[in-house]
Amino acid sequence: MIASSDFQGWARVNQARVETALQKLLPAAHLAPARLHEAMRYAVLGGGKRVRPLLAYAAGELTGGGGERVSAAAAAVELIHAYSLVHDDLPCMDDDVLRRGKPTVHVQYDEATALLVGDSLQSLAFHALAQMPPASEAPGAERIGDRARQLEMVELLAQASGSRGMAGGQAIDLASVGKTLELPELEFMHIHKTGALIRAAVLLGAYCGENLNRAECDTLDHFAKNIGLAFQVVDDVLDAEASTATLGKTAGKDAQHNKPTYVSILGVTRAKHLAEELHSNAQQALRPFGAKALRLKQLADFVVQREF
Ligand code: GRG
Repeated sequence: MIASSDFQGWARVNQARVETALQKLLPAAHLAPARLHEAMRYAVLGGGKRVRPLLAYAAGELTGGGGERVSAAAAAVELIHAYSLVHDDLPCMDDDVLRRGKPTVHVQYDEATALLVGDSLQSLAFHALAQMPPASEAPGAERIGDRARQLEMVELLAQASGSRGMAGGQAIDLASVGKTLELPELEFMHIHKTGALIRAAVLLGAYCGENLNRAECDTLDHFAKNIGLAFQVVDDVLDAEASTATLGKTAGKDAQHNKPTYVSILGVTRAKHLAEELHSNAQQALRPFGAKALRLKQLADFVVQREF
């Protein structure tokens, strides 16, 4: 039995790895345009749970992918996530003043800067994937294989973050305010808004190692989809139950904005049961991978047990 402190140690090491990768990718705050670069660093560095990068590292461990390639993938996903938070907090969207325990980017800087921060972080995410180091230093065929894989990764992240993924989910979310949604409609929204990027984190991490066969890919995908949805169900419960101080963002906003959520549709108790069911599906999907999936298993536990 692995002690939970072991997971915490692993998480700390990998949070530090992605922080270093992000530090290197983000332009220095003194470079022109300095205000934009400073705001980009403010939005990204030193905050957040880094769940998506951790999923990428854990999936990388599953397929034997380590080193700087998986850090590039982890950073790329986190940059997309950070961009989405900056834009989501804008007055034209969720209009929030607190994120990761500090003033949101448009409050700390201004709206136009926040818009440009999000745009620039999105571009930087694809830059991170495009400049990913090769898996081996060997010239020739292996490098060509790396490049083909990299293109697949760019395609995957583009799909996950665009109108058929996260941005599309956000559009549905904005259109749903004040409406009553059926459970399948809510699920469709969250598979896109939250689930798509979490799925991308897992798959991009896995792509940094050895190829999985078709059945293994499908199984990992099943894990990723279930844990992505579980993440959102738990997020809805926390929004209803946790405090602003614990969350580092304004609690209770879903009800305040009359948004359909798992809590508004199912109630807290059934929403918690649903999170458990999705968690169990995710854990089952990992079984064929055995000990190689240890970190993904622990992350799945963290996603449903988290308190912030
Ligand atoms: C603006 C294109 C665009 C999309 C925004 C992700 C998103 C879509 C909005 C964020 C609002 C929200 C609360 C979504 C629910 C799930 C979620 C993504 C929570 C925040 O992620 P955490 O908990 O945040 O991983 P940290 O700060 O820990 O990284």
